[in-house]
Amino acid sequence: MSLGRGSAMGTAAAVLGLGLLFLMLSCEVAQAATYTVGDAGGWAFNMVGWPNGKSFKAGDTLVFNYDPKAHNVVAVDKAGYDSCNAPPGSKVYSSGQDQIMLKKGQNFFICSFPGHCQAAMKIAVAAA
Ligand SMILES: [Cu+2]
Repeated sequence: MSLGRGSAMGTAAAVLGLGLLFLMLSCEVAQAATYTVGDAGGWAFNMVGWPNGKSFKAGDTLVFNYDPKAHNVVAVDKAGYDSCNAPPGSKVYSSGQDQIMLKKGQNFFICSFPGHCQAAMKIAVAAA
């Protein structure tokens, strides 16, 4: 009889443990957030201040919505960001609905259409 109760308690503990595991896993998933750059207005001019006041994490996704005939998104390094020149071999996104996952550290994006980056169509996003 005591054996039966012991095994029932073991099962209950296992169920509880599984429940906790699922809870932890779902928290991990919930922590990865998706941000629409520029919110409703999308990826546009004067975007440079958009990341201010937000806290990004590695694994979060940025969504860039824009007209691909008018803009693009280029992942650049700090020098490219500061100078508004995309280094050769930079990854260019041009679907108009690009989803880009943030890596840990600084992530820099510009629009490489002439004059757009100079018109503050650029963002620097720090992901923790
Ligand atoms: Cu542009």
